[in-house]
Amino acid sequence: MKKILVIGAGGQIGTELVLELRKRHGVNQVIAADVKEECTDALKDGPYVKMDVLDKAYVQEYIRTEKPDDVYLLAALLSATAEKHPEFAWKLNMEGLFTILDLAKEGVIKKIFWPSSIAVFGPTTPRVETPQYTIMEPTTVYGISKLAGERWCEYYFNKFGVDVRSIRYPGLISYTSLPGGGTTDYAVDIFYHAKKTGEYTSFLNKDSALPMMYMEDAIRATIELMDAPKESVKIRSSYNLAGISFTPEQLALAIQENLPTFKMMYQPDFRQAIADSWPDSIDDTAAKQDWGWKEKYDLKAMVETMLKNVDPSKLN
Ligand code: AKB
Repeated sequence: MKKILVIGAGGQIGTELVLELRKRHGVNQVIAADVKEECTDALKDGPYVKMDVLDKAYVQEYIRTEKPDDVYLLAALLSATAEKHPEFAWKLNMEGLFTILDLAKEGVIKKIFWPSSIAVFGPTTPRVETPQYTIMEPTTVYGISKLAGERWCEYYFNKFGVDVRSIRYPGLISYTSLPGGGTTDYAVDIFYHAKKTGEYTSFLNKDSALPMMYMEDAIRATIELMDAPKESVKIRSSYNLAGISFTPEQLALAIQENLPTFKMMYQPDFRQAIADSWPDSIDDTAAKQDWGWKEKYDLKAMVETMLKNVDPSKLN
């Protein structure tokens, strides 16, 4: 039976990914790892290890002993937080990746998943239906670290045959675990505020279109990519993935269809500049062609699911 290690399991993607992998492979086959002392409540039914991805000696020893087949390396600082702590963001986002790539090169790990982001694109990239191969001049620390990581993933595949797979995630929308430190976080926060107070002040302008995706689609895409036959995975840097593109104003209108009294205000902050450097929408033809990707959730379905499920008491 396959053994899987998810590093960064306490985060927005990690929590839902571990839950889904445990459904498919069995609870004890999927080890959740995170820097937090305590395992997040949702994952307490299965194995947990406290792991700081920057503690290279520990990570190496743990993985050489446990020998997981697949490792999902999700620990990272997102765009907004990375701008506040650039040196730490670079260190965290790069060093952990090298540790895992090198273990795979040694043959200890069979397959790696590493998340990239739409942040790899920059202001000189074509904004609409951004192609898989295009100009990439990111202007954020996070985007620079993701682009560098993509190049290293491809390098380790070409030079050493490391089976590494990656997706350029858009903003991810979910209700199980809150996101933290991203520019797209407004599209999650808004639902908590809509249910708690009936209003929300967006930190992005009303017409800032960004690529987004409902978490269930993102988790399915991640697992489908990891399950795809090796020969089908033709891109070893990272795959473009599109879901739903919308502006804060369009999201507010979609919420008002369910909660007519909902009120939206706009007060852009430093995150506006980050959003302005990213694409409006993404062309994911390569993912569709290579491993059969197809999104399920549109804006209406995503909004209805979020409004039904967010628990506003989670908001401090
Ligand atoms: C962020 O906003 O930083 C992330 C991302 C798009 O990678 N959600």
